[in-house]
Amino acid sequence: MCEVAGAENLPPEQPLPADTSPALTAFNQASAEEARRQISHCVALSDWCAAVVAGRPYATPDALLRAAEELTQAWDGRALGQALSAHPRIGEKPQGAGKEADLSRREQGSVSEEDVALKQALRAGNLAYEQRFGRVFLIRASGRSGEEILAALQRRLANDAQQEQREAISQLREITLLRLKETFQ
Ligand code: 2AL
Repeated sequence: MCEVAGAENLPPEQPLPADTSPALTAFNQASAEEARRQISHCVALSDWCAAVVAGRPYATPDALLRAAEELTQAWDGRALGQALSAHPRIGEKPQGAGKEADLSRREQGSVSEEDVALKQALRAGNLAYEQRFGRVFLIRASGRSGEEILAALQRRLANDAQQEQREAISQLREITLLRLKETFQ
């Protein structure tokens, strides 16, 4: 006859780590190439993606985010220029398919297609910005209204080149880490 163990004899339940996600488990276990593919939509910087992948395994999404943020500290003007290739102008939502185009459309969702005055002001601001700084204006659009984006664009036009580069890199960092967080939450 089998003896049924009383509850007091059962091994203590192992609590699941509170912070793991199936996406993170898959990322930790994937080949390096596949893992790079899983985060390539976050930013068009293959060196950064490779460094994040090389830091695996990550115990929690927070640990991944902390390491990924640390690796953004090396970004400079060259990295910014390279990463901008994947970011459409504010107010020019990409038409194409694909994950990056989807993300940009969603991030820019608050810039209304119908608000003609806002669209015109953004177009003029983008042009002035490109003439002044020689690159596309970049801002973390997610969570900002169209008016807030326009106000930031007009404010940043008064930055000097160094201030503005720092600010643009900081926005690139925010966009990237937001995308990474959404991937692994
Ligand atoms: C974008 C974009 O596509 N998503 C976002 O947050 N910002 N583009 C831009 N030029 O700032």
